[in-house]
Amino acid sequence: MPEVEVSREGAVQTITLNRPEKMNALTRGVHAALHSALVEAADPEVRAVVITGAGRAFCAGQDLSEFGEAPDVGASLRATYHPNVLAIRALEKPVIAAVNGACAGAGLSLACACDIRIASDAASFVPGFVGIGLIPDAGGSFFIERLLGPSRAFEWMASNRRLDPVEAHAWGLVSEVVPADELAARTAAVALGYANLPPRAIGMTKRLFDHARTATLEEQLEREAELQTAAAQTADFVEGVAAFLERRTPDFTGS
Ligand code: LHQ
Repeated sequence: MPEVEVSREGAVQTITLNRPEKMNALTRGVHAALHSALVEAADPEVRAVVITGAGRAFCAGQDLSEFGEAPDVGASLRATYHPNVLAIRALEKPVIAAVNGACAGAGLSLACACDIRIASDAASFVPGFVGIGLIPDAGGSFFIERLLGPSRAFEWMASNRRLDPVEAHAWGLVSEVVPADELAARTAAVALGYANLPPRAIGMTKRLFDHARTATLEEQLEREAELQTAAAQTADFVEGVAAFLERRTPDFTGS
């Protein structure tokens, strides 16, 4: 059984962390396989990506049994975690975390690096880090602050409180909560919805929002103008306008 399973249905690629007996905890092997899956997801034929977990967890973060005494954690983060977080952000397409169960530590960071989170009603969100004397890593301090704001992010990360899906939804951490047995179907439907939209416009929208937080208004207006120039030169723009005027469903090809 591969530790990371990759499947493709039409234009949707699903990446499943597959160490259910270890709550899909992250090892060097999982990182490497996840990286290959994310490289594969850059294929233009893939228009939406789903990351989920096998069994009753999404991901319990770092496999704590893999670390001996006084490991060089910084080196490990740089070598294994950072490339995957950056690969998710570099994908010019939506990456959806289908949070099927426990989501802790760097597993929480992984989910928060994704563009969208859909939670099962069996999910739970656990900071984890401070519980073992660590700080949020793998982008956790970056993404969680953006999602929740600095005060709530600090309070949650520092208290190590387990969050249930209802509260996670109320906080805006997840976009929706669905019954556990409907998570896969609902996620597939959401992913298909994105896959049917114009890929270049979706990719550029992701880029724009990734840069908005640190840009000045002038810089962001300029970036919008540049990317809109590119968007307006796509065949999908021509198709979108034609379909609107002809009152039909557009067929976006990504060109
Ligand atoms: C695990 C793990 C796990 C191994 C459950 N490892 N076995 C850190 C260090 C270095 C480099 C880079 O980055 C990091 C970042 C991090 O990710 S630090 C944070 C690491 N993660 C945690 O501290 C979370 C630890 N796990 C938990 O808090 C709970 O297990 C959660 C909330 C995930 C699930 O709770 P329960 O549903 O109550 O399940 P459980 O605790 O009974 O766990 C089930 C099994 O999974 C159990 O094994 P066993 O053989 O007894 O059935 C756990 O030992 C194993 N497991 N997390 N991270």
